[in-house]
Amino acid sequence: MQPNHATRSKVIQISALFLCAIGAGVLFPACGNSGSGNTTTGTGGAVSSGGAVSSGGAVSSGGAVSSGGAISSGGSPGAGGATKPPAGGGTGHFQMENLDRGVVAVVVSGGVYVGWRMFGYEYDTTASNVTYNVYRDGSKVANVTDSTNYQDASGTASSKYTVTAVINGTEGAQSPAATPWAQQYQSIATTPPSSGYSPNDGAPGDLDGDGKLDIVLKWDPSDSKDNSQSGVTGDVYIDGYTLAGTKLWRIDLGPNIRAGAHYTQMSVYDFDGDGKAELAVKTAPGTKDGTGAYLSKGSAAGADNSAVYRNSSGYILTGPEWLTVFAGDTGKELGTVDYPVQRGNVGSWGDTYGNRLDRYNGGMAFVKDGGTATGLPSIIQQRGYYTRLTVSALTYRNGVLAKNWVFDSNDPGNSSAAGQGDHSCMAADTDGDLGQEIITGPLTIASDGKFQCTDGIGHGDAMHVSELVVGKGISVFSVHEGAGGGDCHDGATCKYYFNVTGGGDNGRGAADYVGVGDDTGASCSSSHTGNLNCGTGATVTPSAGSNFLIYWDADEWREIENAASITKASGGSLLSCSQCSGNNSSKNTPTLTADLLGDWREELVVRETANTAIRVYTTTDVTKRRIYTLMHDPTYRAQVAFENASYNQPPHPGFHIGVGMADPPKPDIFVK
Ligand SMILES: [Ca+2]
Ligand SMILES: [Ca+2]
Ligand SMILES: [Ca+2]
Ligand SMILES: [Ca+2]
Repeated sequence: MQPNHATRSKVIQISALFLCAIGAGVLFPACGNSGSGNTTTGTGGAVSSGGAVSSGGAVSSGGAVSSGGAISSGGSPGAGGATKPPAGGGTGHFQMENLDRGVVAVVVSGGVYVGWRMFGYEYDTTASNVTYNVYRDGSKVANVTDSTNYQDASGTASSKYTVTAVINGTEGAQSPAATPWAQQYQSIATTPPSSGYSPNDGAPGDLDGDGKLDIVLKWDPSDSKDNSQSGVTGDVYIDGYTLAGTKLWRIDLGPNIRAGAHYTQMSVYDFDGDGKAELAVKTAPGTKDGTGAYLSKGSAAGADNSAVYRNSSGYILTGPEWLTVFAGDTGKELGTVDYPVQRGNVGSWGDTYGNRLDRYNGGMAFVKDGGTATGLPSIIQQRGYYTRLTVSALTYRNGVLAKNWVFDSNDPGNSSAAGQGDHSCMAADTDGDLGQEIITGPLTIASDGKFQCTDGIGHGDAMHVSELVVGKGISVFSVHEGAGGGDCHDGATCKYYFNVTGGGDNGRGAADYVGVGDDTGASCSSSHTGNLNCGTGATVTPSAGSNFLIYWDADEWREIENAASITKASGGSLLSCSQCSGNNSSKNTPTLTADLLGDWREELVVRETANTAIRVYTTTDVTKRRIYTLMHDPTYRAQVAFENASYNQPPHPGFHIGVGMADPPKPDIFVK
């Protein structure tokens, strides 16, 4: 729809109200600059110090989980929770993944490019305290002091690379060895379940516990449907793959889960801290786990798996609704409970044919357990946002899948949250209390599942959550559907930095630091608003695009990603795969962008057009910028988990990355 300039009004409000003390430090540390990195968090936290959530004992009780409801298998979330790993794995707050060095090597013109991870817990703001030795075939070829990549002019396709960290002068263990890729990508062979299926969204996690990230891949049938469209769809299948190309399992969600962008939202993370990631997803009678067995645990016990509940229009408006946790290494069912918010009366969601009740988002977030910030991960599943809006947090710990909290706009005091959700959902600690808030676009739900704030502007199609205004903590860029235009607002208070309305349904938008004259804020870009400084609303160039973003080349500005191409915001192609295709029709999204390998810059996962492989691309541009793996930034890691939800959006770190950036905050993490 064309913007209607005559009806556009432009309101710029500079947010002056913060939940935290301004002036406490250059970057307002009490504002939760990243929420992730503050070892000095001093406000509002139930947890006294950034470091010392000592053990699962800190989680008060399962009794704090208030709304009992339909989930039968109780259990106390967090009971027996966090056990700290051996020294060297960090002693901070958030439970992150215990990844290996992630060494990647690629044959390039002039030798071999080698990249590797700095772990979040080994990062030291005194750069010289942490350096890396690079070994080729067992011989040291470099000590790298300023980055986590290196081009070895003497390397060949048959060289073997290992990397060690040298921390305060002491050299650590050799990493697993990497042999160079012959080209800039690695292929993972995929077998379509049947003709007409294409590899769709991906979600990473260390499924088998070897320290290497793997990929959970959703298959999309060609007859998949938007909720507004009638028609029977093929089954949704979900596979697990290692990046080395081993297929681990295939789950068939069966005939009672409809295929489409808004139905199946994959929550992938190591929820129980046993070193292996799990997959949590909505299931129903007829779902078969990765071993080929029908679900049988909890709510699924005794179900009639031959029943087909979908109606002649293809909608599924009756029958059991479940949430199942599957093992990452085998795809086996670990636990099944009733989906935390049941459909109830279909018409109560805004229509009677089944559109608005089946709008979901999902991912992982470090929300509070009851009222306590434990740093442990919860499964997040959202249902509804056009009218009734609900977000549920569940835990899977010690073999028990249980409800943590449920936010429901129908509950007393929450009515202003109704309708305040986008086709996406993200997490970030907006107020520095060591619990991540759930941001649905115009609405921030506090980490304990209580209402925090909303700007009330209503539903939009796209949103981005990061430090979009330098030094001001977490902010949110959201485009508007009914109101038109878009806004950037403070994630903690929902106060506008700018708000532009009018012009009708604004379907796309993106925000990041892509290289403009005024770097005090990211570029908030959309077709209806143009390109605005996220903090001031002033017009800037160039555009941050309207789709995906990726850290790719040597500078700290982010690049523009569409389908299987990467371009510089200021112009120029950096990567293009002619044998590859984007997903989700007009959205043209990649399968996944995330920091999966090598240094902090992001890998691109795209499908080959023939649908028989996905490719993992990595950068080979040597950078002098050193940042720990973004997967050890709790904000970025949670957003990667939400990336696959509905209208996929790229993940953002919780701190400013851009030319002229300050040193990243030290992440407040430990690894399991
Ligand atoms: Ca793995
Ligand atoms: Ca696990
Ligand atoms: Ca918080
Ligand atoms: Ca990377």
